[in-house]
Amino acid sequence: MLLPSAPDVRELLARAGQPEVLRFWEQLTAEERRLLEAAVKQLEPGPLRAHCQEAATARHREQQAAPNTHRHMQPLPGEVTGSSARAEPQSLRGWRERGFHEISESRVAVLLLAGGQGTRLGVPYPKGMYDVGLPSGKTLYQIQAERIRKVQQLAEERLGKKCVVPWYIMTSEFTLEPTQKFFAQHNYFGLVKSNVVMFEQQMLPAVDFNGRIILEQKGKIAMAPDGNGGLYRALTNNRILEDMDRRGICFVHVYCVDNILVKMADPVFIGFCVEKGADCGAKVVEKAYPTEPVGVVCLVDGIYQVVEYSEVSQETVEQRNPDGRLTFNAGNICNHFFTVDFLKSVTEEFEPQLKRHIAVKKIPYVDEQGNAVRPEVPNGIKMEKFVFDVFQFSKKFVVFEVLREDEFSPLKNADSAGSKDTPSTARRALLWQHYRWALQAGAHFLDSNNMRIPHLTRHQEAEEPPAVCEISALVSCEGEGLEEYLKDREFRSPLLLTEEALTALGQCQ
Ligand code: UD2
Repeated sequence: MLLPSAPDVRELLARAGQPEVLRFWEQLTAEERRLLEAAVKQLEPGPLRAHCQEAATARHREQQAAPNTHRHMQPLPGEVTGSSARAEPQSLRGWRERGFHEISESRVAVLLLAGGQGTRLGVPYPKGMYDVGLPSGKTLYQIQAERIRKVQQLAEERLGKKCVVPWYIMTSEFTLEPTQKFFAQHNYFGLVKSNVVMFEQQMLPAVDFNGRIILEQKGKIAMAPDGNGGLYRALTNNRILEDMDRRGICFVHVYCVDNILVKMADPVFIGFCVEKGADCGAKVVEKAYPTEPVGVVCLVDGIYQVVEYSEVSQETVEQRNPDGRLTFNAGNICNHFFTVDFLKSVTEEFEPQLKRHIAVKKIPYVDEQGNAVRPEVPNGIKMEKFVFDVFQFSKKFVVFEVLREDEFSPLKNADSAGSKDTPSTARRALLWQHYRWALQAGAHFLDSNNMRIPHLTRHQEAEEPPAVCEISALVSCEGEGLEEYLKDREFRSPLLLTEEALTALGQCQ
């Protein structure tokens, strides 16, 4: 068979200062050569050269610089913040109404950031396909899809107008194909296929500390997605804002895949941001403890930013106000509001200014002899942009604090890795929430001896709820509408409240 020659890629790599990527060329099979050529051809020599040089110099700079961000950090001013727990009931009602109004006019979209590799969880498929072990066996994708269907239905019922909340899903080379297949297999979880828009973010080569591209195999470059801030470039490359314009979308609720409690197109948050005239907003939770690994939303030198947990000194994270609350307590949960106009200004003007963050990682590679090596210490750099780095470009930025137990339980780590942010903590967070909703609606649970199980509302994170109750999002989004079916009734644990179960309950009243 005729092996392809590589003059084009050779020239491209020479111009990028990376000729060594082809050092095993002679040993590659025809198929390996074809794949390597295809991968290289996706890269442009100028930007590639800049990327590799920048990675190495950024690493050098970071090593030299003292971590001093904290010296300039200031907490958020009161006037930009709202809170679901501290707001007056009538304000909450007003924001909810405004949010539902925008949803009913089909002006709101949700956008899922799902291009991450989920390395910490350690599964070979996209995180959204993960089943945390709920009685229903639902995956994160299914839970989110059903919440979209429900919020559409609630908006329609309230305002008597048919509406659509389109779901944009940013994937990467790792996640696009399996996500597409999964959605097709599950018939888009009852959503209309044309309202689920998947698009792909860019991948960038990982480099060593000297700025040389790392080969993962003899014929394969180690590539990684360009961070969740790759969103803005991906919006342009895939003409997503044009699609939003065609649909009449004005507001976008952006969120990350792993929070099992995420509210989709949350009407209160949307309404709050719209009523405040914001072009950009962030939902936050109060930090649970000083060293919790979430970024904090704050001001740095007068500019709104998220400062990542790794960038803050111990002294700063522990700083407290006279009332005992942490001074920097606005924990970022990767849940953001943007107007489409703001996204246009970012993609058209500001995107090139976004900071490139360097992540120093252990990246498997082939050594000079072509042996595969799994390094035990970090050996390379991945460059990432962060979705929240656009806050600085906002003309009107707001922050909305919500209760963690209602809205935030991320799935980051495998159960084997410890007790934080695991499948077990995510499953328990959701089951506790649904148990609370059932109690609020007046339900009672019975044990195997038909004795009522005493109600329990406060608990430790590691504790299982006294009764297992899972409520389908198609039945209730936030605990609403349950009383009519559950009040003063007794249920055996586990209770799985599906639409069918609800109909049956309605009939035997
Ligand atoms: C994110 C936040 C952090 C905190 C935490 C809470 C960022 C940069 N950091 O940290 O401040 O709020 O979440 O849970 O937002 N993703 C992509 N493409 C990529 C990389 C990631 O789409 O190239 C997605 C990923 O699939 C996930 C989300 O971005 O849905 C967050 O990514 P992560 O889990 O790597 O972020 P983490 O936990 O370090």
